[in-house]
Amino acid sequence: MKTATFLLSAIAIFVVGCASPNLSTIDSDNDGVVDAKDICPNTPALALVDKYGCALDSDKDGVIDLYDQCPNTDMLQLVNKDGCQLKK
Ligand SMILES: [Ca+2]
Ligand SMILES: [Ca+2]
Repeated sequence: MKTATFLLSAIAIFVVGCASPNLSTIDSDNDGVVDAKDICPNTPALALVDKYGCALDSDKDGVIDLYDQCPNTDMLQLVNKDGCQLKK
């Protein structure tokens, strides 16, 4: 019986801890968008993000601006990991 009481207490503490009123202000990746509204919760530090917390990719080539060495490639171009057009 003591074990069951202990387990219930532990569960109650865990649930209360998770339901902290500060939950809506937590921003795990520190991008300025709280986790509750962040659809890209693991953006790298220093990356500029949009209002949804997703790193900006101005030329839409799949390489975020932070890492894009060629920030003006055509959206339909195939690019390497640096965001530069692949040689044909
Ligand atoms: Ca965030
Ligand atoms: Ca890009």
